[in-house]
Amino acid sequence: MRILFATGNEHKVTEAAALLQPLGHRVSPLVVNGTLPEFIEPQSDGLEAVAMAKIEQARSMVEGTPLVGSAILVEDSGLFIDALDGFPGVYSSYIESTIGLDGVLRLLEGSYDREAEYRAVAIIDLGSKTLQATGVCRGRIADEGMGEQGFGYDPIFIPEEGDGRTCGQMSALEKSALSHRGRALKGLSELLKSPSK
Ligand code: ITT
Repeated sequence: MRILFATGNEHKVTEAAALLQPLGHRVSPLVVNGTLPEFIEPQSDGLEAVAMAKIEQARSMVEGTPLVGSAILVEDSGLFIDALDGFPGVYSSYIESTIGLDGVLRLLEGSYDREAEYRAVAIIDLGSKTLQATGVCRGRIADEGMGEQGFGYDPIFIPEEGDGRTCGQMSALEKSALSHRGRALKGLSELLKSPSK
């Protein structure tokens, strides 16, 4: 299936394409009038509500264009740190661009509890219906940033199921094999296969 990923974050598209291509899907960014979407994210407690808002906005973006009727994917994700009661969570993007990774490391200075998780909610709009899947990746926050691959918090996030490297030290395919986004997208891919779709 050809899937248009509505996101302003090109790294998400790279990861989704690496994961979904071997499963038979072609993923490309949704580009309308030459630009990537910029979403207005509602102030919300939940990734799901934000992902729903993104799908609504993506639908209106393609209205009246030749892309109407295409399968459109959106995803909302974030980093939830146990010792900070789930912060930055839905504010991950904002916190990354304000206090940054160094600021997050400072918040955890002296804390033995460095456990955290990445969470993602992915929704695909098939026109006749929408399908939704979630993914979680448990891990911990490193003492310092390591690696230049991936994006966002990847240099300071060490997945539990990995080999001790941060996501920033992994290729897109290695990261997707155990990441929250990888899991959510695999879930969607299973739903796409099921006869009830
Ligand atoms: P779109 O909303 O346009 O899809 P975005 O980057 O703003 O792009 P989100 O609103 O879902 O995406 O915010 C997710 C933020 O959470 C992102 O900016 C990172 O700070 C963090 N994040 C989520 N997944 C991540 C990952 O796989 N690696 C590193 N950081 C991640």
